[in-house]
Amino acid sequence: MKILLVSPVKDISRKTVDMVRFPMISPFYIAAATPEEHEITVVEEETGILDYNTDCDLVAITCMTATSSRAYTIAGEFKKRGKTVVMGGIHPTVLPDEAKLHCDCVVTGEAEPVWAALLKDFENGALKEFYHGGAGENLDILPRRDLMTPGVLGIEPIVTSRGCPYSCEFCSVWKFFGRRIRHVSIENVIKDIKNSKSKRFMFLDDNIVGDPVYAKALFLALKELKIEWVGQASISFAKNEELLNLARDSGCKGLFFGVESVSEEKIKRMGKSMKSQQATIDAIKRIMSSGIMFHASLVFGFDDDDASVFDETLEFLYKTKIPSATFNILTPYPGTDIYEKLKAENRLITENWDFYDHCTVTYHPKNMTVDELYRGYQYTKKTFYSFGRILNRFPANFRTPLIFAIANIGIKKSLKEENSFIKESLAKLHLLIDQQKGIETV
Ligand code: B12
Ligand code: SF4
Repeated sequence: MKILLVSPVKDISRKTVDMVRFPMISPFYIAAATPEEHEITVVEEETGILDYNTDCDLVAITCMTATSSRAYTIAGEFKKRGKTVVMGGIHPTVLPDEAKLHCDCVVTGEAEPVWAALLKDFENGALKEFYHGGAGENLDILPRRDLMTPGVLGIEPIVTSRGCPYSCEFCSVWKFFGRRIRHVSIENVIKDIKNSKSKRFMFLDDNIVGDPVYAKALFLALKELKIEWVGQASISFAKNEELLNLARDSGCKGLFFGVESVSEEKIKRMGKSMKSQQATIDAIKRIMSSGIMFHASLVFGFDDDDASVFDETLEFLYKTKIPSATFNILTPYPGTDIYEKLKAENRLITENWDFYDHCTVTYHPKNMTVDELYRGYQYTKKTFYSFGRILNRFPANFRTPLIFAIANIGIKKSLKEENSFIKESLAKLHLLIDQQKGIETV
């Protein structure tokens, strides 16, 4: 049987092959879970061209909320041509009935536990409408790297764990992958890296140091391979100096950290791992002085944010000399607690998922207007990524100039493009808000 695996882009008219692009990993896990007798083709829309007339028996599409519209369009085109379409990924898992409207079969949760059985059912003409993969126990199925086209700079994605013990209200990961961290054995991580023939990796784990015992063994094993890598970690990582140094020595060049809040008051109220602003600043300094580049991810629009949050954030970023940052508008993805809350409070402006992209306001903020949130977000991004500011924070530590340049130039470049479509989105949102209020629009 011929199987076509498709990874869609959010918007086909804006597909960009930028400096940091690298393959999505899920199609390669699905390929690995496919019995050998089947023939697999993977099309990543970001880099490849999807041909609706491809000779295949089954089309399988991966889907996040941001890519759901495009995924549904693709599914529709294949169905028009008489193909059987299966969908899976985080969005169909959260909204299986919605996804089912566009395809023949929906897989919720992970593919590996059900994929081979699904294919058998299909061959026997007994494909079910839904399969529930859940959170599988066996993580030792390695992705099919032979089918993967490495990203620019040869960066390949890699996963060592699934699941997250935290339960952030804006995140669906803990509901999707479960709250228990499950690991790929270190032996198989090494095998996976060797299979790739690459020397540059991005670890996709939500928190590469979530289990410090595993992380220590992993970093010791990675050191031998002389690779360079980036990943994501929680800021409390700074408390473990031994692990920090092991990460650096294993080739870690930069880490992406969620910085939940920069305000003293909010940090105290949230009572998370960092107990004060000073503790957060010290943690950031410790991470940066270890030689690992700190990339901060900040989210605007929580109920306790007002219009002062933008300048407060910029001040904090200048003070700490954080080399690069991603700014996001809070996005209430379906399946998260924040979505349920805003829906119950009747504060969602739209449930058109095209707007759920982290740079559009999709709900009524509590202490700001929609425009204040949107403009504040834009202002923070533009100010942080002005040339003067970029030069000002050029790292004194020259261990990471390449990622510094990639992050800063890459994000600055994306800002320009984003500007034009966000204005369009905002105009459309205002129409929706007016319609909600019953104001007639021409
Ligand atoms: C790495 C990552 C990225 C990378 C992706 C780069 C890359 N090339 O891989 C980057 C940084 C680019 C990225 C971007 C975004 N991301 Co992201 N990302 C992740 C992250 C951390 C890991 C994804 C991953 O590879 N997981 C490992 C694989 C194995 O899991 P998987 O993809 O879910 O696949 C399994 C199952 O879902 C299932 N499955 C998946 N597809 C299919 C298809 C079929 C047919 C079947 C049967 C099964 C199946 O089987 C797979 C194997 O078990 C996740 C969090 C997470 N832990 O998953 C967030 C996550 C997926 N991202 C998220 C978001 C919001 C985004 C952005 C919208 C953010 C933004 N600021 O714009 C963009 C959208 C990008 C786009 N495509 O347009 C959200 C999605 C929420 C949602 N409801 O959609 C997540 C869950 C994070 C979160 N905290 O909420 N992301
Ligand atoms: S945001 Fe990060 S820490 Fe919080 S639940 Fe999601 S994956 Fe876990």
